[in-house]
Amino acid sequence: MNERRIKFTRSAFLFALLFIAVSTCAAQNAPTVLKVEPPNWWVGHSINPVRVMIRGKNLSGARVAAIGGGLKTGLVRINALGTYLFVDVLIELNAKPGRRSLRITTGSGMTDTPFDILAPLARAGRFQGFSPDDVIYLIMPDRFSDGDVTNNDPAESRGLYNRANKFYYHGGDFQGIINHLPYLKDLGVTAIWLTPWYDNVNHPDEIEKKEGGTTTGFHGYGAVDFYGVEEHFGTLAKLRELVDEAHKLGIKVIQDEVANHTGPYHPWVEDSPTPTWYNGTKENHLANVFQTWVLHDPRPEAKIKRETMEGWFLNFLPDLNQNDEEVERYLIQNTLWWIGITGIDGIREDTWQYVPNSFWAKWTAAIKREYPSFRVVGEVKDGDVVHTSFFQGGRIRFDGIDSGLDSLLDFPLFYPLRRAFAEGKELREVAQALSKDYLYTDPNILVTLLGGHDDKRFMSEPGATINGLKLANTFLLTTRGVPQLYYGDEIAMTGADEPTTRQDFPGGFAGDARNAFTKQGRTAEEQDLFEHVRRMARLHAELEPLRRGTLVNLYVTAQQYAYARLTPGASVIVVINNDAKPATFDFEAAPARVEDGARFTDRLNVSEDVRVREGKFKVTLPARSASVFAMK
Ligand SMILES: [Ca+2]
Ligand SMILES: [Ca+2]
Ligand SMILES: [Ca+2]
Repeated sequence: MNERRIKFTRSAFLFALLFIAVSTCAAQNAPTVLKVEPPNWWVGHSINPVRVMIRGKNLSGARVAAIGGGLKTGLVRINALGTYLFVDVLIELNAKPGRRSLRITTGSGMTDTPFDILAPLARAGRFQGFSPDDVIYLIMPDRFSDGDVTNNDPAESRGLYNRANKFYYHGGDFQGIINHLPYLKDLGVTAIWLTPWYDNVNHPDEIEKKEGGTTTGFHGYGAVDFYGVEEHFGTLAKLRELVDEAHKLGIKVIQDEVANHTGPYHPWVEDSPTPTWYNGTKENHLANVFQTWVLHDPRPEAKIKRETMEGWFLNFLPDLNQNDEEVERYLIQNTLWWIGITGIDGIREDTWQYVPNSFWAKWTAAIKREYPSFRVVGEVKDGDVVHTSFFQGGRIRFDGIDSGLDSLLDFPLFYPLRRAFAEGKELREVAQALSKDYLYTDPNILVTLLGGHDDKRFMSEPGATINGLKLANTFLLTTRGVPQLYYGDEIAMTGADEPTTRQDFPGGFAGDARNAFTKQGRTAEEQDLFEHVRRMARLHAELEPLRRGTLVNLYVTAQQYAYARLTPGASVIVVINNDAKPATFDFEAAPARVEDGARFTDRLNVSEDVRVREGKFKVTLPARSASVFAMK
């Protein structure tokens, strides 16, 4: 080999090295995509263009082009690190549904990522909203029934399943709920509210430790992906099947959403799409002081209000900043995506009061623009009507804003119900709570409840009895509002705190000692209560005044309460004696719009028939009992 040849070979070698180096460098800098939110959108939607947020790498300087027709891309915004890209995607009205791509090109390379155009779901029987005609049943999917053991310990999140640990997943899932829809239908349920199904973190939670150990996101409130379904519960396809199967049985579905905060492990915490995505950062943020009274104060002290609105729950739940334009767009689109992709009928919105009304006004308007019958119930956990009613929409409040919120969980009624029917304290306090109804824009759409997943079970209150719980259910299903039951309360489940209040429904899981979904699996006491709740739900369905009637008080003493529900054609009179001894009720019948000679039958078979005489309705009830009188 002569010297020239060696030289040439060397140069070729160096050139090849240089080439490899350049291509490796280019490969390192080529854009990559980790997540597209939303991954698809609809033709003819009221939001068009939709703003797509792409999380990835090396996105700095990117251009985005639509591939496949029917789409146009607009404004592109990219964060400083090149890890998030926002692009407006316009879907043409004549676009054919199907797969498309977004092509992301930078000086260093190019990548295509799928984006689908969808045909909207048929509207009939979907997006229905809820009303006082409904009976809602709250389910925590992990704790209701395990219908698919193959998702109990999924490959991507091994080790979070442990039925012996109350803070870990227990295996309940969408299939378990599907399997028990006939049970719910038979009970008289017309709507189910499921606690959040967002994808939660796939490893033990080292941040929220309880009783000295790690926890998991079995409750669903620590989202790490707002477009994902928790793999322990099933897939998006299974969720859609659940919604469809429920609808076939006349049962609506209410999604639990969270717009106030994310889980501590959400990828946005380490790398935010915008600098103001959260209120503060992991290292530097306010802690929530929960001084919620300042939220309805016309002259709030600024620092306390800010700490309450922007402070991080428990000092570790990252508080989203809805005043950031991109967060606002993201959350509105995310809600419309869940509605559109599943066909659900309502939303229960978590931690409503910690999010600005200015945001909610836009959010509710966007929902109603696309789905006019849809309804939202907000969680404002407070016993004060003055406070709670402030958040209901339908009226411009002192802050110049109508939030547009349809309904609230009726916590101001919840506490007196617990005191009266569990502890045996004055029933009059219940009537007194209702006397403040004028503060609401619409008290009839409030969601009334005896229990929920954040409170001790009714049966774990001091003084609680099966009889007291039966009385409470009689009241709940005959007063104004939209009644909501909590899973397992119909069989008197107990639980003194969270999460023991979220125990497994007996019979919902393989190997359970008994199956309380069946009569044979219930004790005599449980069966007595179950039959009562079922009877009340059926009366609620049968007697229109119990759903739609005007509520009129007829007789109120410390432990006695009689009221009527009146429609133009019918009157139902409910008489409740919460006393430990019998009581005689003797009241004017005229407010119930009934005349002498009118005859009423007790649909609960506690009392004999009552005939109105000399303008009076008179009946004696045994200790702690109730009658529901319908006209003969
Ligand atoms: Ca399972
Ligand atoms: Ca997960
Ligand atoms: Ca907040």
